[in-house]
Amino acid sequence: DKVLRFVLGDQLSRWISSLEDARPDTDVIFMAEVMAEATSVKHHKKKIAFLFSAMRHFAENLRDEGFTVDYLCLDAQNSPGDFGSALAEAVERHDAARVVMTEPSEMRVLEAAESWREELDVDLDILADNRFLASHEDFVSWATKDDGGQPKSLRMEYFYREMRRRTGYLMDDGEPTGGEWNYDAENRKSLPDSIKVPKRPEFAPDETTRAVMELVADRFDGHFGDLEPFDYPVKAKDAKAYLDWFVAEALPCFGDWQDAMKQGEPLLFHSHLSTLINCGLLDPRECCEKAEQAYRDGDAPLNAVEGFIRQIIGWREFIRGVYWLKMPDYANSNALEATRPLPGFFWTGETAMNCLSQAISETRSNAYAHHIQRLMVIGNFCLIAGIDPREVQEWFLIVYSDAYEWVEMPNVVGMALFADGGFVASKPYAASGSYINKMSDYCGSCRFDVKQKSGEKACPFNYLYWNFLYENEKVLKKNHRMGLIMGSLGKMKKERLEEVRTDSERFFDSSEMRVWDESASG
Ligand code: FAD
Ligand code: DLZ
Ligand code: SF4
Repeated sequence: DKVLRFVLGDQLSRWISSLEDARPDTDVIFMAEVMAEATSVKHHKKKIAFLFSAMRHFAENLRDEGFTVDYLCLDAQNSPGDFGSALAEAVERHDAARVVMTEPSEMRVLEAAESWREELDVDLDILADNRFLASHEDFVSWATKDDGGQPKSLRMEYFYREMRRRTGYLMDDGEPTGGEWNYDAENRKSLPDSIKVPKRPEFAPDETTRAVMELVADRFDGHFGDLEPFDYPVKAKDAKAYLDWFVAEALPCFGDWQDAMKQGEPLLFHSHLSTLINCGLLDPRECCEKAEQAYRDGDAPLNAVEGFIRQIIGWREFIRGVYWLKMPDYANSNALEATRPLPGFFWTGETAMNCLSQAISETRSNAYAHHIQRLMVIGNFCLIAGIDPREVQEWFLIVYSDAYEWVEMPNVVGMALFADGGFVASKPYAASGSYINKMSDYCGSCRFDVKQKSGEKACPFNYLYWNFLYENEKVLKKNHRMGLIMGSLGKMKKERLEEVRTDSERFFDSSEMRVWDESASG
């Protein structure tokens, strides 16, 4: 029986379930670059170039193994526009008896796949995604487990401990290595001026990548973001080499300065592995195992290695669990009823607020910003300025090369915007300028003054923060973790509150909040 094995762009793992029992003598592997996918949102140019190049290299590796790979390039003649028609034509072309694929990572595509099942004349098997450490059933059973009448706390930290026990990562005789589950308290240091950031390996574009870059420049010119310079690893072997580099050179300092931000240093000690893990070039287990080995060998401290492993087996898996538990309603969450439109500077980086200008400009160049920039600069601004969660979600899905809806949505809706009313985060990650000033060197070169609380020169984060608490007082008063700060709001002098309101109104009416007019951009 000829089996057609359909592999999607974020399924580039040789060990994935759809390829586990693939046979070169009978089976055909099918992959497709399709316009509907590349324009489902107007993805960053670098994201499309990265993914198409990684897909083409993956296909090449399978051919080297002896497989027949039917690979549709976007620029091929008569290329079908979407997955469904591309797959139907491939089934016919190869006279396949059956189609096998791994479950798509996004609900939009899973629903489409279920409809192909009806439309195709042959069986379509959709297998579980074996690259995640927790299955859907594992997560649901954890989330709904009876805790003997205790109120159930769906906090990431408890899920993470269960994952540690299950994987055995950083466990010694059933106990967490070093005696604690979590060393986050050690991971909030401010950067010393003298810090030396290790230089990253750069992967020059090869012929395949150059061809894809030409295609992207030609077909997706109107999309956000810089295509060049391009230095992402696009082959599994380069991704592994990059992981080894990270573990040896950056991981030892990953913990200490995890929450720090520095002008002109987009990565600091972050791994930049999310893009490679999410599309399948790297196995999350291998990332954790190499990090743990570095600790066991005395090459990286426990706070760094525990922090890194927690991000992957804790946050990453938890976020995916929340997505599938809460979809499809989750997409429309707006617990704080935020309705302001996304300001145009999100597309240009042109704002007088230096922290936002830096984070957005880096995003435009690199299709990357690290977690604290995403959460405490960009996300925090959207939260306290009351930007519509649907618009924020779309922006995040477009601009980052690691963005797929399953991971982007709970991070935006739940973690950054508190739009799910407190499912992912136990309180809103709202902060005034003093937090940004403490964790970065952005404020020194800003037109606004982080020390001023009111008036035209004052840092907008300072008054928007209080305005946010005021506008959402009813909801936030119910949150016990907000008790202290809501008490301060209650005690605020009337004149001071009026100042906050006037400053915020002036800001909302100012050119900073002007929306992007695509028609005027050419
Ligand atoms: P590191 O700081 O080096 O962390 C190591 C790894 O841990 C990452 O590679 C990633 O795989 C994992 N990780 C860490 N935090 C998270 C998290 N909150 N959720 C899931 N995985 C995590 N991550 C995405 O992969 N795609 C997204 O679209 C995305 N959107 C985000 C939007 C917002 C508003 C916020 C606050 C966070 C978002 N994140 C997203 C999570 C996180 O910011 C990125 O995973 C991280 O910045 C990627 O950079 P890195 O590989 O250098 O991470
Ligand atoms: C992100 C993306 C893009 C831009 N293009 C393609 C494509 O042309 N072909 C493909 O197979 N995958 C692409 N992807 C990744 C998919 O969006 C991703 O695999 C699904 O959304 C997962 O549900
Ligand atoms: Fe950002 Fe305010 Fe600092 Fe300027 S002063 S960089 S706006 S936090």
